[in-house]
Amino acid sequence: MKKTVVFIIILFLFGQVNAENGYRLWLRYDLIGNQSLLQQYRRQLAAVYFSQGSPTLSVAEKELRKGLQGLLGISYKNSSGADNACLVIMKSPNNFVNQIISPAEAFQLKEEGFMIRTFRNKGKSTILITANDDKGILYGVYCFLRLLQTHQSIQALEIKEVPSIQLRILDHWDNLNRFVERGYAGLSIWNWHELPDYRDKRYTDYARVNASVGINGTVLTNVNANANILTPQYLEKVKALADIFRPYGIKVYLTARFSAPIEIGGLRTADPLQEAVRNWWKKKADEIYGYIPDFGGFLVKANSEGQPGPQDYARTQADGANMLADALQPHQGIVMWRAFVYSPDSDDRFKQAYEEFHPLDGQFKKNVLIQVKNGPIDFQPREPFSPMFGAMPKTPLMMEFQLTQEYLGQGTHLVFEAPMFKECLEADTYEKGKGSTVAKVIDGSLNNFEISGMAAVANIGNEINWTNHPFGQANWYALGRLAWDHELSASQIAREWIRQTFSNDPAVVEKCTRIMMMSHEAVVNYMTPLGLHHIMNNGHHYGPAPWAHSLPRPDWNPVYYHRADTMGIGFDRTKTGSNALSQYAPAVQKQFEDIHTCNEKYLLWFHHVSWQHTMHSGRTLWDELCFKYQEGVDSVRSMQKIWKELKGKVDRERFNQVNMLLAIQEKEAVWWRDACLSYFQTFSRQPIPEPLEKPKHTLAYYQSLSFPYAPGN
Ligand code: BDP
Repeated sequence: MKKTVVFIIILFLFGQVNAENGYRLWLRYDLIGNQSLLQQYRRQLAAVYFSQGSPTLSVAEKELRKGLQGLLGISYKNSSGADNACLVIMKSPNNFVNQIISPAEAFQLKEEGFMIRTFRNKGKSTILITANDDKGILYGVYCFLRLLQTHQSIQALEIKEVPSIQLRILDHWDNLNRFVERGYAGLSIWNWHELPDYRDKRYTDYARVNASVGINGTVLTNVNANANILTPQYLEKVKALADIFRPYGIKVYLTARFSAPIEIGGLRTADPLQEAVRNWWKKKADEIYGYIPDFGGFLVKANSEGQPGPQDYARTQADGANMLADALQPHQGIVMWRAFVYSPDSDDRFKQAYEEFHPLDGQFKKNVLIQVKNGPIDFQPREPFSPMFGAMPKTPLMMEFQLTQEYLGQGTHLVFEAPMFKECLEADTYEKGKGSTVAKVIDGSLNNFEISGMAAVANIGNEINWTNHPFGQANWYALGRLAWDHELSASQIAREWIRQTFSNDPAVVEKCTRIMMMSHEAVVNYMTPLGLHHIMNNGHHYGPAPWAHSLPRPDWNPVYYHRADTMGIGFDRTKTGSNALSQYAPAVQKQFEDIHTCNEKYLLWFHHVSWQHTMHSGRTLWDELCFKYQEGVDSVRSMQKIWKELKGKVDRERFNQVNMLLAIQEKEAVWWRDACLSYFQTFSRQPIPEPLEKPKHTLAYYQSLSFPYAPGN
């Protein structure tokens, strides 16, 4: 009996030690197991000097303490002076720092940049973390902790980092009732009902993890906006969050509902050229800054999917954006005006953003950025870059990516998005000749803009691990890292993240990297290979429904996008079709316009292709489509197999979680393949080639499936 009790207690304790619910994300700071490395780090970090003086510096020091306490098991005492320390954290300029870095070097760090340098002080090796501002110090500290977490040598450090993009932002599509639009990780983490008095510890942890990857802004509310957020009752709550985030260098932004002057202001109109409306926004801005002196500004979705906007008053998007820009300008606030617009009467939704915004280039106020989704349609598994990126030389454009996986398997599929983000960032717009990449457009360097931004729709909710899928965390991480340095490679980001999130064990790093790096191509293949797009089920976008055609607007229905018929499949966007291609620079058009030379990844984005068309593989289009769908399924099976090899190498809790989620992913990949091929087969009228797997059910069965309660909708 006694023995059993002891055994149970041991089991319980063991379980506790191993328990990893994912809450800590990539800031786990567990004691380093490698003894020689641990001793080495301890020796090198025996005495720390952290110069103080602001709330940001004090949270930075707190984080360093927490990190060293966890990773090295030491709690350091601040050494009496910089001269006696082995790690010195100090802002520039300063007599001590000036001996180690030159004014020119300090100048290069600009705002938010930092430097970590090993130097010799009185014969002993010392590390300096320095920056021109508090935020730079904070980022330097997180970078340093990352070195320790990923087991890098800290013996001869020479690191100089400056962010490539200024505004690095998470967009929350969170409603005031805590429902998250396209959210698959529970409710909103903003508990509006309890704010401002109840300040959940999660808010601070949210700020910490964002700061750790350089994210410096958060839009708290949904782009499908609710004017109530701008009332005093809610502004007090927003203020509470802003106060928590401020020391971490994070500004808050809100979505502005264009009709707010009517809804909460008692005006009859929201016409941006009416004096009363303009004054209302001015006063509103003043009021907001009364609560939040460093308020970031507004994000606006106008005249899109039923949202109100300037066009309701026969004004342009520029009129609307500029009115808000004028209201924010005295406070240095900015407007992020979205280009996600499309109307039912266009012949091709692809062309809409460009058609509306291109003529307005040069008409926006200086504090306006146009926020453009990476692709022309809507966060599909693969899209060509939006033609907007090469077409607005006089307007700063910012990127909008989506972390939440609306069209990428939602909360259950493992899809590492960094390769997809990189594909877009590295695409060449040829705006100013070869080398005019999307990255250079959005970082402001191509057209010399002072402001630049990258935002992504958050995938965070109140699930204990924040993102539901443990690997969803990697996408959040990737956004921060890429906005900070868009030249990092996807696999480098993956490796960093794995080391901090799971383990530094080379087998874990190698296998997880393989899984992550194959995951994006996998989802493209089992959902929308060869350039298919938007064939998800209507409304909730969960699962395949290429047959769907019931929504009132043609461009909401999958049949609009694939255009399958007995001749072939795909959307002709060349001169013989909608000619959307003409929105790109000639060199880009050239890449896509010829059906024989167009990269097959994008083929059906631009061409209606005969089922008999010979592909580069030598197969017909139909056969190739079948093989691609199978390849997608096979990739998921490989991912499962590789993950299983990690049993015992990652904690049990997350091992099991990922295992179960990969099983769902495999099942759904098969479903996607079989549903899509069964349907497209009614047009191609050809068999699925041997030796490929055949659908287990009839097309009618797949069409009968319905998911009225699919999440996020
Ligand atoms: C689509 C989503 C919709 C968003 C919209 C947007 O389905 O929920 O409101 O984008 O970006 O992807 O405004």
